[in-house]
Amino acid sequence: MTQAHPVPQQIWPDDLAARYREKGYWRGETFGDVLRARVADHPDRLAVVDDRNRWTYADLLARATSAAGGYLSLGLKPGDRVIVQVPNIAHFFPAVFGLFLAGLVPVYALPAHRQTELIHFAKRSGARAMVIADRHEGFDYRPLARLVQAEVPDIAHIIVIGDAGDHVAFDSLRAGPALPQVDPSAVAFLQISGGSTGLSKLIPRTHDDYIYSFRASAEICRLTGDSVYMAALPVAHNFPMSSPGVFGALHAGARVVMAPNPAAETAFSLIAREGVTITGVVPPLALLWMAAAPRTPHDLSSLQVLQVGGAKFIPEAAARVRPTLGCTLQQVFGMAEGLVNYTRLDDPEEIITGTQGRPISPDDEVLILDDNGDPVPEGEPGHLLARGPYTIRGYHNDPAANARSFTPDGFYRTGDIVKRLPGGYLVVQGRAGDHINRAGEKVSAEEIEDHLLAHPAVFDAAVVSIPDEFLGERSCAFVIPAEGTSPRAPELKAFMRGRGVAEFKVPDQVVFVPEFRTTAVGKVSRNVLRAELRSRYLNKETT
Ligand code: OOB
Repeated sequence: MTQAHPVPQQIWPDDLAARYREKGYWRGETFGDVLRARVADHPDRLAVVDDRNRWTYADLLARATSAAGGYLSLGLKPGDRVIVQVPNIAHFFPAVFGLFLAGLVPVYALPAHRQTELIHFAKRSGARAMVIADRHEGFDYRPLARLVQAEVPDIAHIIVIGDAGDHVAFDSLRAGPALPQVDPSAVAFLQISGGSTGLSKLIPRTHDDYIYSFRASAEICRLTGDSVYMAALPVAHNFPMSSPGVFGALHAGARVVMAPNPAAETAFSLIAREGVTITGVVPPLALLWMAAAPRTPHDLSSLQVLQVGGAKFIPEAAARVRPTLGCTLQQVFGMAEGLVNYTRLDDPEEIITGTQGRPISPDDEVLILDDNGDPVPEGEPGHLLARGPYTIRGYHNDPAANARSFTPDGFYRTGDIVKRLPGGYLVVQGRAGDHINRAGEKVSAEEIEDHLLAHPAVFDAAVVSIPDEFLGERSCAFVIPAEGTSPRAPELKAFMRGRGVAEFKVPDQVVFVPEFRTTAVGKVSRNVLRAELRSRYLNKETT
């Protein structure tokens, strides 16, 4: 049997860890403790609802306990990593709380991820099992999981919610061995980074730090036992997961409604049916919802707060939220690595529409630095760095990324350019790095380029972000064809899909060019090249 390889502890220096405990941020609670406490408070209150299920807090704990025992009976050991690729269905919760109760470590994949990404996560995390749904929104996840297992034989079990075929049925998992004591300072799960350079990195979050982030978020968002939170975005994202997200809602004893997709019709009918009070979306969805609201037959009057985050929401659109949807806008600027900023519900209108909020914690340390690493004057744009009680100190198993992304004193370099207004409110100005923020999904230019370069008709490729009225940004691949070839855009897009990548990574646009002028001058960095191509494109020089 394979030995458990515990995930290394996250190292906060002793003085900071002591401070975070003293101030009551870290309370020595685990995810399992949170669920047990809510069951003790109100076992019969509804916790989770989807199209097929309505489970109370007690139901949820019972199902999670069965799952935990079942996982361990399969031979999984506390500390083992388990890839979770589960869409927005009620079963997400017994699946992951079961892992937490068993001391197993979920690795959250998005439903959009395909074999290339999943194989990378499996190898990087040393995963030993996968939990998946059979199918969702017309896609069958079982053959995908099998492909991953064929490449990563350490994956000993595929556990399927729904029709399991010859895999392990989630519903067959039964309480078995005694559940272990779980250390609240241990890594609870691995989240996937948006990926600014190359492949996605794995983000280790502890019980202590993550529970603090969603408990404090729930307070900021004024969640109570009467709140109804709808997960419209895929729940594996940090935003719907914890800002305050589904976990913040469960912590507050509220009800969680799982929307199978974020289309206005689906979301609006659920808002009306369940009396949803708060939900979160990315800016393009906010635009779609605002366009659909005037004609909807559904009653949206229960909705009190619409959170918008993941990408910049322009002030003109922000100003339309209250008049069209009749609720308060809350801007959310966060990152899976930690730091999350919110506009507060009672902030003046110009703060709500014109800023991306201020940090959760008085102990979030925010630096805004110029290119030389010196602080900029208040109100001037600079590089945002962050450190604090729920911001990671390093990626999992990735020394090269850690050397780039963290300062020696433990600040995370977010890659964002922001300015700070009085009161600590941040306004996002842009990105220093090379990724495309496509409707909130972060896509690394380098990762797309590497896929394109694998095509025999591609001599060179450079991928840049282009402003897009709807998506915020879209991806554009500049391609120099290999000598004697004349590839076409659909062929390259189909090639990328064939390599098994998430659909949002397939370039939106491909522009063929005979050369990259800058490369003739000598060796230039990819960043300079991408910047030059982007400005040529925007000045319409390439067409
Ligand atoms: C959220 O998390 P990630 O990890 O997918 O992406 C983080 C990056 C930030 O560094 C920033 O570049 C961008 O997404 N971003 C925003 C933004 N919110 C995130 N840029 C402008 N305005 C905003 N409001 O996207 C995330 C995590 C937790 C809560 C909310 C979003």
